Amino acid sequence: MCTTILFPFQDCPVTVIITLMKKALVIIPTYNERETLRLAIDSVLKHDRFDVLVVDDGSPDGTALLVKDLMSKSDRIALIERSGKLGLGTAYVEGFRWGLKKGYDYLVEMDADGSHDPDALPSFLTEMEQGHDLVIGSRYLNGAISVVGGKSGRLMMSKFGNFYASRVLGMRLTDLTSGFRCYSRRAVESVDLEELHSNGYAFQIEMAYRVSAAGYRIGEMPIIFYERTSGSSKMSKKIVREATILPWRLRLGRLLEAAGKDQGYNFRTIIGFLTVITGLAGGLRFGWWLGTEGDIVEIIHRAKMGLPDWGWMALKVVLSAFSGAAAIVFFVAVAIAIFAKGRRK
Ligand SMILES: Nc1nc2c(ncn2[C@@H]2O[C@H](COP(=O)(O)OP(=O)(O)O)[C@@H](O)[C@H]2O)c(=O)[nH]1
Ligand SMILES: [Mg+2]
Repeated sequence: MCTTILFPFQDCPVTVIITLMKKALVIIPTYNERETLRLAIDSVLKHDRFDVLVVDDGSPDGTALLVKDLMSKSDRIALIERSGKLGLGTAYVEGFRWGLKKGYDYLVEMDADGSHDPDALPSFLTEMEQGHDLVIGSRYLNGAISVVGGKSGRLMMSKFGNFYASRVLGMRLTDLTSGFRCYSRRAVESVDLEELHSNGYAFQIEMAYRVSAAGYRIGEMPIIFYERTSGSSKMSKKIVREATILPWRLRLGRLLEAAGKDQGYNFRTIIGFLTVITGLAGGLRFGWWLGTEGDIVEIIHRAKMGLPDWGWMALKVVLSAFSGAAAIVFFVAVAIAIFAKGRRK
């Protein structure tokens, strides 16, 4: 929980005890979050070991002005102002750099929109102090779905996105995209922040992946996620697209990086990759076949003309459709199973 330093003085019977509590910085990226930010900051500051850094991207609603007002009343709040909406990932990177420079031991990510309950913050430190270098607040631990409010479509996308990313990366975590999490200083230092590829949800996936790849322990703890009730989400198609591609990019990057180092792992990844390619090639070939030999129009024409082989041709099309679809499902299932057995942390 804290570091205690003892200074016994030779000529003096008194022992001076200095207790150094490890300090945490809660980084809150904001874009138009004026309505909910005050409550979020006040609720963080109720917890002694936590300071706040807001990284605002020139919010037109004056979020930064509110922060400046709060800063005049507390020296535990800081603000980085950026000129325009530059994305969540780069906002966190700036926040991490600032926090490292100021000497914080823990760097916490938290949203400004009321989705994350600051009263969970002390539990993050308890988990960290049990030997983790990243603790993720998970909405989906132990098969539960701890999400209050929001649309079912968004929830399904989040659940599926997490399943997809964790399988492709072979990481046994339930909520890779969660933005309520705590890193140790050394975990953030282990990541080359210049080299990060992503900026939206994918940023959360990539950070977890890189911390894991650096050999640090990642844990999850349950949180309740409250869907925002004011302001608007900054999720976009671009952010979803980025999160779809990134896990493959990381996985294949790891394959290249690991070449020659870890044969067992490489073998599985190569087989998984070949399986995906084979499945896709099989699907494409089947599509081509349907478009040529299995031409539906041709079958209808032959049936109308009363040519005897139309029934046989139709049966062939139906059977191929089923076997083609089954082959694709099989290939994808095998690929997922193989990937899921990849190196996990
Ligand atoms: N500085 C900054 N913050 C952002 C940006 N995009 C999103 N945020 C903040 O990141 C947090 C999560 O974004 P949000 O829109 O709630 O994402 P959602 O919960 O997935 O819909 C909120 O505090 C946003 O204000 C951005 O481009 N720059
Ligand atoms: Mg939100």
